[in-house]
Amino acid sequence: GGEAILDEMREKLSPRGDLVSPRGRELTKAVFGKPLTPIEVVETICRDVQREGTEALLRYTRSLDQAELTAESLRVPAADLQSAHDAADPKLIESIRRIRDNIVTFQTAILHRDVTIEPKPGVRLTQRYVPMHRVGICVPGGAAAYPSTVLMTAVPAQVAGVKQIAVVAPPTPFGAYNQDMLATCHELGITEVYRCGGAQAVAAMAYGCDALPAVDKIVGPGNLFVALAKKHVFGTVDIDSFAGPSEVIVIADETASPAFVAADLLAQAEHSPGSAILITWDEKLIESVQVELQSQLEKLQRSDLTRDALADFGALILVRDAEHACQLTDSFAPEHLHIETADPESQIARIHNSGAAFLGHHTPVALGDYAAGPSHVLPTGGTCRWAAGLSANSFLRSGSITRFESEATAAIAEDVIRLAEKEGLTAHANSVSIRQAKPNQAE
Ligand code: HSO
Ligand code: ZN
Repeated sequence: GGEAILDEMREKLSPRGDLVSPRGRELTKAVFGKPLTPIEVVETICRDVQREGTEALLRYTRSLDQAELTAESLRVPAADLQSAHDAADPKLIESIRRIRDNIVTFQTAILHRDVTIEPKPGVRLTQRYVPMHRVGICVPGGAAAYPSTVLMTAVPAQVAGVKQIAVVAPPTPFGAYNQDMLATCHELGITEVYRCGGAQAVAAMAYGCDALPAVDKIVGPGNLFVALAKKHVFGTVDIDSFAGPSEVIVIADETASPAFVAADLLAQAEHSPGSAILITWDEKLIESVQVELQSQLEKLQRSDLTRDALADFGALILVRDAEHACQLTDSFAPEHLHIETADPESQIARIHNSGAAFLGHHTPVALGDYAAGPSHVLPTGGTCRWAAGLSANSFLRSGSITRFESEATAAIAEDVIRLAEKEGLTAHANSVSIRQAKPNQAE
């Protein structure tokens, strides 16, 4: 049944840092002198970067990314950002501006605002939100270039009021040498871009080194090593999430277009690894989607990668009815949920667990990936049960502010003193009772 298929899928999608693959065995032997698991690799790199700073960062960038860089050339020169922007397709710059506006509009609307209440006379309580000072953004650079990730991470940070943003991208053609990514950074006013990636870049941002000052929070997607490194440095800095492969569940009924549904599944599989699951109660749809998948696959630029991802992480699941579809989806807790049915509103009301939901026949996930306004950095692997997607609020921290006038302190004193005495903390009790004895001591 559907439950078993989805359980197996969750298992397959969960990142494993404790296994040495045959390729990993070879690579780690060459760099570290012995075969290491990804977790061991990350612990070694983080420890070395913490101890040796820039030197270790450059050494790992050389041995793992085959890039000869210096403390100077690690950072992309301002002139390179400018020239990437100058050379960019003007239409791309226009798109970036419009998309930025969409993100700013949404993220500003949802931004937490300070709350102050006066629950009793002489009592004022405030929850205040303050932006983080400096954040680091990981931009991937392995399988594809992601200027969209710069938009979907940096713009929410800017809306929150973050003043310093450092971007790291691996020294690859799809990473720190990608002209579209650099042009996007320049358009957004980002001046700090570093040519490094992997665990070494995460460690440098967390612990700080001469060439790359420490940040308060690290966000953005990456491969297994980036994810494990973020987990490792959490506590020294904040992180957004521990991210695995991208996923979508599409719920569709007889009103859906098989061509649209197939296109939506392929868009997710294209991330490769990406998981694409169709859940429907319409048997005919499964057949027609299969036909569409075949014919659309052939025409894709990344058709081989996409076909592999579909074979490994794709599923077409037939269920009894809409209720069953909602139940399965809620327990799988997908990163993306796309509901292509006659009444998507009634289904989304039933499903609480999804990182980002897209409703209707004309709302492909790609709208959210690139342009709608909510960030595309989302909780994967079922973590949306307890985690939220990235937003401007991810870059704020709250703090409370309390103020009592003397009559209000007198009114609450008895309760405080009683609890403090129960805990045996008489200094606590005294700090209140002393004010009862001498109410006019300080003005
Ligand atoms: N679907 C990805 C984001 C993305 N798609 C970037 C295309 N470019 C994770 O939400
Ligand atoms: Zn995508």
